[in-house]
This record gives sequence, structure tokens and C-alpha cells, in this order.
Amino acid sequence: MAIERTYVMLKPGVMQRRIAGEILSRIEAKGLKIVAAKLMNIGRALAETHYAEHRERPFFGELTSYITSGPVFAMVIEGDDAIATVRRLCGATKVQDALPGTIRGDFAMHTGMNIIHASDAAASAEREIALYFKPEDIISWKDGNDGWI
Ligand code: IDP
Ligand code: MG
Repeated sequence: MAIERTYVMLKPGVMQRRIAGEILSRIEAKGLKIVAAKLMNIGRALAETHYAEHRERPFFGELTSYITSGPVFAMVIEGDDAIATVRRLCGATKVQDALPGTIRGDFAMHTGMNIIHASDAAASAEREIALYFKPEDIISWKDGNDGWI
């Protein structure tokens, strides 16, 4: 399996609910690697660019208003098959389909506020990582018996 990078973002409300650590723990416990992270506010232009594929959807206004409503925790996550692996940890987009044990299944009641974003394919991961991070902000740290653990 190939090492991949994916863009993952804890959506507004996660900081206010004090559950960022709990969600990061699931990503870490799985064995995925956080290689970039920052807390930030998203402006309207970035929100509309990020979600451009949904521009014609009826929920687009609601989505961009929500995503700009408070700080998000933006990350790049690396690991074997990371794109699909993180999507599985997140669970289904629609919260009524998100199974218990998944992040959305356990923490979200409304599809419009489904807690976490994760890239859905290699092309979107590359596009989204570049929207939020400069290449030098991504830290490719080593695992294993290299003196640290
Ligand atoms: P994803 O986040 O699982 O990739 P997308 O279909 O890309 O799901 O939709 C982007 C975001 O738009 C979702 O995470 C969700 O917050 C919101 N969204 C998707 N479908 C609906 C809907 O039917 N009603 C309200 N919000 C929705
Ligand atoms: Mg999506």
C-alpha cells in the first residue's frame, strides 16, 4: 500500500466542545501520522474555494457560513492508504448513516455540522493540502528506532 497524505480539518464547534483531543487521539491511535497542524479561521473566499464542487447545492450558503463561523483545526495526515483510512474513521457524510464507532457517528447529530472534513481522493487531497499549507509547513518526521522512542 502506498504512503499518502490527506487534508483533515476539525470543523467549527470542535474547539468549543473541547473534543479536539479526543478526535486527534483516534487518528493517532489508528497509527496515522500528523505531519502538519494549525488552528485557523477560514475566510469566505477560502471556504468557497474549498467547497467549490458544492457551489450549486442548496446547502452551499449554510455550509460556507458554518465553516467560517469559528476556528478550525487544519491538518495534514500521512500514512499507508491515508485518504481512505481517514474517511473510514470519519464515517458517512450523512450523520444518520454514520455508524457508532466512527467520529461522525459518535460526535455529530446534524449532517451540516458533521464535525470533520477529510479529502476524498488523491486529487482533492493534493488540492486541499495546498489551499491550507505551504510545503515547508509539512514536517516529514521519522518513526521507529531512531533514538526518540
Ligand atoms: P464529505 O464531507 O463527507 O466529503 P460532501 O458530500 O463533500 O461530504 O459534503 C461536504 C459537506 O457538506 C459535508 O461534510 C456536510 O457538512 C455538508 N453537507 C453534505 N450534504 C449535505 C446535506 O444534504 N445537507 C446539509 N449539509 C450537507
Ligand atoms: Mg467532500
